[in-house]
Amino acid sequence: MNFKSKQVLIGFLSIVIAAIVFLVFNLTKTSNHIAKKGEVPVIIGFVQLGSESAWRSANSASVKSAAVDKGISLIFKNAEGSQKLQKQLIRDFIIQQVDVIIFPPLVADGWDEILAEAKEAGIPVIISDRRIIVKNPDSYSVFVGADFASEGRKAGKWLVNNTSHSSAVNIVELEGLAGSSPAIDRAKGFRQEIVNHPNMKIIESVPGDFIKVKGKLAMKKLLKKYGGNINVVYSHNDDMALGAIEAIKDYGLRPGKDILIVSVDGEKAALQAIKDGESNVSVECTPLLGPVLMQTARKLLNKEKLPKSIIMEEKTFTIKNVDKELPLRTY
Ligand code: GYE
Repeated sequence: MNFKSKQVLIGFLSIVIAAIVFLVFNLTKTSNHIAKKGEVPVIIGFVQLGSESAWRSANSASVKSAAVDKGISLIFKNAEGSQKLQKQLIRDFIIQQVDVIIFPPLVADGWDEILAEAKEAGIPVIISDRRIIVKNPDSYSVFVGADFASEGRKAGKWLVNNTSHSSAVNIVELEGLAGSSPAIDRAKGFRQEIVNHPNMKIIESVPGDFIKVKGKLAMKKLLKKYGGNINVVYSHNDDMALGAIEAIKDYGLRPGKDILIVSVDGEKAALQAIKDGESNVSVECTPLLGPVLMQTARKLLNKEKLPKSIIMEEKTFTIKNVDKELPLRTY
């Protein structure tokens, strides 16, 4: 090989090597970029408030399965009905520096301090399911859940429309956990609807903490006190209503007929009770918040603009639509 052809070969090889280096560099750059965009390892710390109802179990299951579906690492803790423990578990997540904290607040008050700590640590917080009352609305990023006052109004409206012929409608109210936003707002919304109907009277409101056995016990006592003078049970959730139905049957009256049953959640068992003629109406409140929560967390981390509240759409179930809805219920 003469000197000239050697030079041509070296030149050619240099171009080939440069091209390979350029290609390899750019390919790895692109694949790094894709990996970053699609697979940023997101770690979410979720502090469930307890295990009080079928609604809650469905909510926990929804969060867990949505995290798997969306490829998010979820650390799931349960405060089992203690606000003190719920705050402690949130604090643990702040120390661990998770990417996003999500929690459904047990009660509405008392979160200012822990939220300020999360903010200072630069960890965004999504409030799920229940509302909070805070001094600084910027202390959390987004709320994802339902409009409980509207649920109460829907329950009240149904009752007004279905008892207009009665001269006296004596209502007993089974309240959810004191100080929790669904208990506060479902009570408020219901009253807004019945207030202008003098035939309707709440004769007593008793706490049942959203728990079935407590609803049953409370109803047993109410029946002992008022007997057949009770015309309606307004229950802040389905589980307590299902407990009340048992108590009414034990007492020898017919739930859904002698005593109307009005409740909130839209659980499968409540819809079955409507179908069986033992309950009258259940206003939906969906626990299936997992997919929206995971999507919202990703958007937050991508710095996308989000509304302050994301409110779920909800239906009302009565004998008119229960046949269609019952097979679709998953909780
Ligand atoms: O209605 C009840 C549950 O916070 C909306 O809590 C939720 C309520 C739900 O235990 O069944």
